[in-house]
Amino acid sequence: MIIKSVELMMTAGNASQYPETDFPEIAFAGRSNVGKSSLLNTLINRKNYARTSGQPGKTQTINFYAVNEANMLVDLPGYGYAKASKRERERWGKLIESFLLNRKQLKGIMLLIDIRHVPGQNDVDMFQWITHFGYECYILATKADKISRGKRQKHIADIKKALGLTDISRIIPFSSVEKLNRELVWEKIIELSNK
Ligand SMILES: Nc1nc2c(ncn2[C@@H]2O[C@H](COP(=O)(O)OP(=O)(O)OP(=O)(O)O)[C@@H](O)[C@H]2O)c(=O)[nH]1
Ligand SMILES: [Mg+2]
Repeated sequence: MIIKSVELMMTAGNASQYPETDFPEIAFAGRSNVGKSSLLNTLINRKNYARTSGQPGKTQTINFYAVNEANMLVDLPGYGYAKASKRERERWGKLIESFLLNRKQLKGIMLLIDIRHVPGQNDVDMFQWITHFGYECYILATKADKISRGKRQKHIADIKKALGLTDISRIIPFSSVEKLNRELVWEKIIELSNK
């Protein structure tokens, strides 16, 4: 994918702030610190355009990035942040739910799961939420550079099992450090966007 332009259209803290564009949107969901903002930067060939951090809970708003004035990549705030208060968790739930419920432009979701970890209850809940709302979903097994090539298939099989997936091709190993499968992820984004 050749990136000609990227524009941060909006950082939305509530539904009234979602941009009124009609570009097809693909959203990145997942636990805090799993690498959503890093994935976005890798896809758009920038180092820190979407701000990343070693501290979980960096992205707190829904951030809309228009690419080539044609596709919208949506960086969602992460869940499962240990230090989050009950109020913050409730705010997160309302924000995500209103987005999934009402967003006509949303064509699909990439659910990110750290390749090293078996999906937790939060991940399973998120996956079921996504499918319940009827969205197409790919699982990106992130930080693949952290384990050896030989071990990746075993970890992917564990993720498949925990989520109850039938189709293993729905899980894509990914690494922002190695830019592993950057083109494949773009292919899936375009495929879902054109549906
Ligand atoms: N080794 C490795 N580290 C990564 C990779 N992707 C992200 N990281 C690191 O993981 C940390 C979190 O990355 P972010 O992209 O900020 O994670 P996030 O999912 O956006 O987190 P929140 O905004 O808190 O929800 C940072 O220190 C990144 O450098 C990867 O592919 N490989
Ligand atoms: Mg982030």
